[in-house]
Amino acid sequence: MKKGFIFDLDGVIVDTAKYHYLAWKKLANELGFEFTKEQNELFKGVSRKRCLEILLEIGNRTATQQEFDTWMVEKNVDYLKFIENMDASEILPDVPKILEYLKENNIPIALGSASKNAKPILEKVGLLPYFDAIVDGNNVTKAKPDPEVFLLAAKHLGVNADDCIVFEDAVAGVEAANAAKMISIGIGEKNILKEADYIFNDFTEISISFIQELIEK
Ligand code: B16
Ligand code: MG
Repeated sequence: MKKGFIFDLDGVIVDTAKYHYLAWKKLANELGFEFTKEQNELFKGVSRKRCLEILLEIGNRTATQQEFDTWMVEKNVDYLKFIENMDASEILPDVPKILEYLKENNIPIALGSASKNAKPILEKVGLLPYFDAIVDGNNVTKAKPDPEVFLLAAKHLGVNADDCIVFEDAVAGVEAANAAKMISIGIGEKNILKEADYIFNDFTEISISFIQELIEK
């Protein structure tokens, strides 16, 4: 059966979490409280709206609808400034090796990300041409762990959901891939991503022969 490969963005292709952190920290500080790197872990794979809700819980703050909307925009304006100069040097190690292999073998590739900034980031780092479909925060109504983002990606690729393989760094993303009945590959720590079918620290641990096995399965 034809296989499809779906990649999450932040934490899988590039480490944009550090820029999200700087933008959320700036907002928290302006609102008068601290936001730590450890707390930023809670934000991985989580939609912008949900991140702000969690941030306000951390700061024990409430917001009117107008304030909430203003802070969402403010955070994104700052985030866009932080990612403005991103380039190919920010692609995580060995990601191009896997994308290149899939492309050479005509295996369809999709992005499945919660970010509304996914496309410009792929453009900046020069990876956009590898992707046959992009499904991101602009196309879905339900956030991970709901499988919507990955199911839509499979649909765009014209591949059955259970013939798709998902690379994810977030617990919610692994849950979404599993709920979509896809093969989930966790990129990160074994004790955190324990629900994934396979777990690797990063792409340097993933061999081409392993990818071949997944394609032939
Ligand atoms: P934006 P992913 C996620 O990306 C990030 O991990 C998460 O921290 C962020 O809040 C979310 O995108 C939304 O991003 O504010 O750019 O729309 O891991 O799903 O690629
Ligand atoms: Mg991620």
